[in-house]
Amino acid sequence: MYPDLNPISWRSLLDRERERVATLVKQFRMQFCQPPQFVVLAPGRINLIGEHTDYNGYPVLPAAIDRHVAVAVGSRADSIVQARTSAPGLAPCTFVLEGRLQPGPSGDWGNYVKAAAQLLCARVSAPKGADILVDGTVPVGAGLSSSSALVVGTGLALLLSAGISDLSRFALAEEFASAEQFVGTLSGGMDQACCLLAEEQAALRIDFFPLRVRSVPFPSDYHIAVCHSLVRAEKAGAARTAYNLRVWECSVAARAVAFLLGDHEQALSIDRLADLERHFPSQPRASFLDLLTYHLPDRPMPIDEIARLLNANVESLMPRSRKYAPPLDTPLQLLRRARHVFSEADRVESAEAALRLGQVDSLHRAMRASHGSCRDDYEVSCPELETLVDAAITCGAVGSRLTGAGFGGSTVQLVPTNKLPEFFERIDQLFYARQLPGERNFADYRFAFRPSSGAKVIAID
Ligand code: NG1
Repeated sequence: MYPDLNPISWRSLLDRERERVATLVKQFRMQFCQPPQFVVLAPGRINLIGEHTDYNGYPVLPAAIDRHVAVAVGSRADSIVQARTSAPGLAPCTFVLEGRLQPGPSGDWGNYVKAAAQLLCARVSAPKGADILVDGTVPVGAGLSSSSALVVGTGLALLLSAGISDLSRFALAEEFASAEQFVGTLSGGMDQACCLLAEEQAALRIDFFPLRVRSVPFPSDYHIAVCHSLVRAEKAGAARTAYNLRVWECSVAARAVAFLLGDHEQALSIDRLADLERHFPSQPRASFLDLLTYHLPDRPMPIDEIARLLNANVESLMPRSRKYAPPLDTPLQLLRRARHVFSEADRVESAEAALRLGQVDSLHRAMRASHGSCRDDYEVSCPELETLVDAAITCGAVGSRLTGAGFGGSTVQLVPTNKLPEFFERIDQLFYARQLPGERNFADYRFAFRPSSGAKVIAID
């Protein structure tokens, strides 16, 4: 059972959370000349392992960080949403809750607020608007899912200020995941589920389609260290196109395997690699990859060339949803993408078992192999992440790997709690001092935490 979303008193917050809430309430009063009704604290996340598996229907193993997007909300009499943020350089976002919401320019932070507002529009026919103030401590572009924390935080704020109270964390996790695709990314459901369902002192094993979660206790003598590669991993422009392309490549790979298994009817209802296991339960996971390896060369090819090699027609290899699909002549790398996903799914199982048994060495091996596979088969690493991962290993970390979508962002690793000061001192010398000559304080780029709980709603009285 998960805690419901009934607002809690600010008195039950941790000291540092209470201070943040008090500051945000004060700022809200100054900006909107009235007190907010609620404040929502929505955490970011790291992912220990299970990268790019969620949208393929395979599990993930994230944990919520102790940094949040904080959202204060007050209701309005009209149907306007007015969202402001204390983040420097971001203009207020104002829109009317009417008809079908349209996204603004790509990368606009208001698109995440609109993505969230869709849930309110779906529930209420003529919804009232709200004043919203957002303040965040989840670093942006760090692979820590500040975007989903913003969607979940503003979404909960809007629903609560509209008086909707029968909210289930479970149902909302799935609804927010679909809603976030509004911004143009074919993302999976890991981030929103972790943001809503995470538990303190535990990682969260999440399975999808249907959504299921179970908590995995985190070793008491370790912290999770997060180090920023100094390359922003914002999913806009090229990184978004690269992410969506991988989703497409995996779908086409799933179609291709189903076709090769000879069931051309079935192939038409398969869009995710994990669907293969449900449709062909007698086939071992490894055999799917063997088929692709046997029939396709290890190089990117346009879909018509793939169809020719498989003796299929192009249409039968095209996934059902064409949302954000790449141009038809885009070269697709099926073999390597599928190899990453199938092997990563196996590694999630090993990592979960290792965590449960306290076998830090096995966890280390699984996380290191995951990083190698993200780099070589999924091709989502970059030189700075490689240097940082090597440095973290030299500094004694357990299992350094990129976390989140990749293309920059952060690495995640385990460090014994009593070795944290030494770890940070060494990584500062080995990575940050070299990357940022002239700078002396690197505390903004790395931090450590123990797993935190999912989103909290605080009533302001
Ligand atoms: P980030 O790191 O937040 O961009 C993305 C997706 C996840 C998952 C990971 C890769 C979003 C909101 N989230 O995370 O669903 O696919 O990449 O494992 O796009």
